[in-house]
Amino acid sequence: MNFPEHFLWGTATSAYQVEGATCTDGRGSSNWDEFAGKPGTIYRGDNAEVAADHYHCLDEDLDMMSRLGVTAYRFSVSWTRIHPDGKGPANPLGLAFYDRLVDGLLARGITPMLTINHMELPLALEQAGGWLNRDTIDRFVEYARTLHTHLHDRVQLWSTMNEIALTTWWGFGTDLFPPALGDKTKVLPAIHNQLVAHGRAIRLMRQVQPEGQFGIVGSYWPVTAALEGAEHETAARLLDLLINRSCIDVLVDGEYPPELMDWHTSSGGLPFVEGDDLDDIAAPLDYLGLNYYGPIQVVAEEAGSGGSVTPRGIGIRQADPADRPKTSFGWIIDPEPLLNLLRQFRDRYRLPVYITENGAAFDDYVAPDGRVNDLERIDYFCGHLDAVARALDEGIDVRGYMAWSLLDNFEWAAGYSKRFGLTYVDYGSQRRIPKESFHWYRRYIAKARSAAPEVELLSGTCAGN
Ligand code: IFM
Repeated sequence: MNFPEHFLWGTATSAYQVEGATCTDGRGSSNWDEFAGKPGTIYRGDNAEVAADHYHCLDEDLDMMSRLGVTAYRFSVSWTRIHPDGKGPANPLGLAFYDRLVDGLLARGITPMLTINHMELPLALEQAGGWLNRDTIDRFVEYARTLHTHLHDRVQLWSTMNEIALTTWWGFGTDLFPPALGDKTKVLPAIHNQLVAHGRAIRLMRQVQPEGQFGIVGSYWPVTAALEGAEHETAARLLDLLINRSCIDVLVDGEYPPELMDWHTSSGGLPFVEGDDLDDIAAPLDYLGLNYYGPIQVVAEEAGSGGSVTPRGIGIRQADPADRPKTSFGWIIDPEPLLNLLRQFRDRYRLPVYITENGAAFDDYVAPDGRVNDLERIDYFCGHLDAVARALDEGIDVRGYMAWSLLDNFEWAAGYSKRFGLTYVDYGSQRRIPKESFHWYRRYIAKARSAAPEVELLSGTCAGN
């Protein structure tokens, strides 16, 4: 196992999930602010008004990253801090926060990896039709231009958006995310407009910064059938198409998979591609951001109850195999499919990859001795880093690994009930307590970077290190 010298060792967060300060320094309302304010949308009625208060704890959090020894930090920008109403002049106070963040990273020798939009939309744009209104494409490009103009002297690594496919499924195909449309015929049109916005933003940024690295982040859930039978195999292939391939194939090929368009039409969807859209979408990429959490197993089922990752209403139920280890989200823990995914990406998409998210939620608590003994998370990271190391050994071009997440945070519809952090956040006091996984990851990074031969660390004994 040899991690290349320039491999980026990082951790990741997103603006909405950690920043809090939703009414501070001129930030406008986002679709999530409104959604979370409606009864019954978020577990226990939680909201992100304070979250991990990263906005006010920025210096402490930057110092924590230094202690962790990361060489990269993947974060996102809050669109409504920059354009509070989704358009118009930029808010200088919003830009100033990201100046402090980026400058603070650079001062500590940490490479910023910036995501322009991580699953949010200014409320004003949502109310004007959101991602079903093509005007939102222009608004995104305008926002990307503002941000890029301001930060491209200091940021080289840009991602346009995070996990378009799954987010759009939850928001347009079901009611778990805003705008809670529950209309599967709107999913592809909404995905499409985001992809057009992505491609146009990339072209624009690349003209200004030819040396920049531009990509997009998706989450990938290898799907298999839980039962034997052609209908279950078909269900697995359909889910793979809808949640894994609906964005990446068109980004790379410049056309949607025909079976995806067939599904859209036979579901009652209307045509949505206009003019040069497909050329815009296929703007060349420098890398793909790959978020991996685990594989899923499915069965075909008429009523289609879905599951924790599988949208309901498409004739599929996510199986819950009793014999597999799982996280507190019920997600199967299995690093092996990550290696297969990386092989598939090499063969099919032929682009460098960053693991932009990988992590697990467990029911962490502070023990009487003040420690958070999250040994399951250490095992999780250990197994997945082992898969990455094996991919590198096979010559696969993986450029970095970002553990999700630096901090416990607001986990969307699950509120604060799921903890993914390397650092425990006591939400009452905003006290940060590095978990055992934090200390473990620090040692792991240090060993990997020193290129010492102490690689037995990867042989399955990590929890004791
Ligand atoms: O917290 C999310 C993140 O916002 C997007 N990727 C998956 C994570 C865990 O659910």
